[in-house]
Amino acid sequence: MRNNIIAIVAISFLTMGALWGIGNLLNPPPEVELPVEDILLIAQRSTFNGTNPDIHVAVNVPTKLVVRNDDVVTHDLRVDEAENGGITPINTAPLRGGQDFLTAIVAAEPGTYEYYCWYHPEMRGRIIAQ
Ligand SMILES: [Cu+2]
Repeated sequence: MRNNIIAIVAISFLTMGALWGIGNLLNPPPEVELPVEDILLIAQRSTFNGTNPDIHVAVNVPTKLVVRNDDVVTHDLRVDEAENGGITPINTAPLRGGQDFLTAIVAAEPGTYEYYCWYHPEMRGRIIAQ
C-alpha cells in the first residue's frame, strides 16, 4: 500500500514535469529585441568617432547618447531646433578633455537632422530618424 502511494506520487511528479517541459517547447519565451543601440560619440582630433557618423534612430524611441571629449581642446555637441519641430534640441555645454555628458536623442518626426560642435563647424553629422 505504501509503495503504491509512493509510486503514484512519483508518477504525478514525472507527468507534471513532462507537461511543463512540453509547454516550454511549444511556447518559447519571446526574444526581446531593442530597436536601436545606445550611441557613444567621442570627440577626438576634431571629429566625432573619427568619421562624424550618421546616427540612425527610431521615431518616438528615445536613444541614449553619451558624448565624451577625449581631446585636448574643448568640444560640445548640439542639435538645434528643427523647422518641423521633429527633434528635441540638445546642447551638452562645453566639455573639456576627459569630460562626458549623458543625454538622449528624441525624434518625434521622421527626418534628417544635424548634430555639430559649436567650436568646430567641420565636426558635424546627421541624425536620421525613421
Ligand atoms: Cu569641437
